[in-house]
Amino acid sequence: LVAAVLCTHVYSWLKLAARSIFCKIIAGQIPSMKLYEDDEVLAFLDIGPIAKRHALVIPKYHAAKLHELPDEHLGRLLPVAKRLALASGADEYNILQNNGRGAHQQVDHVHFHMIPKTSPKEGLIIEWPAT
Ligand code: D5M
Repeated sequence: LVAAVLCTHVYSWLKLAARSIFCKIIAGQIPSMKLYEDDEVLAFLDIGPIAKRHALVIPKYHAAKLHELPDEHLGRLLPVAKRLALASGADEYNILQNNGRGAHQQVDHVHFHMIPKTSPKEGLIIEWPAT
């Protein structure tokens, strides 16, 4: 029994190690500035923002590219991105999603960027959605 439990642990550790840096953020092994979390989705601030309040929305299910993500894990991503856009106060923003190195994807875990362009609330403290 001990050997079985050990094997299971080693196996899940190997599986996790083989997955993405975003899986480690989901698992709490790497810190992030969390903005929103539910059982399917996590949103956090981008570590290299190209605009103030640049955020990422990711599924907790690991898939490198969008076409590899089962439809049932796709449903919450855009509603959360929309909610973050609203919470940022931006009335102009981009929602971006890259697939493959040639398409500028650096992290092999599906993610939607929410990049504010203009923010009428610039300078004010924004209430992000509660976790
Ligand atoms: O975008 C990948 C994005 O992921 C890029 O804007 C940086 C961001 N990133 C990478 N590592 C982290 C961590 N640890 N926290 C927060 N943000 C991170 P892509 O579309 O793949 O080019």
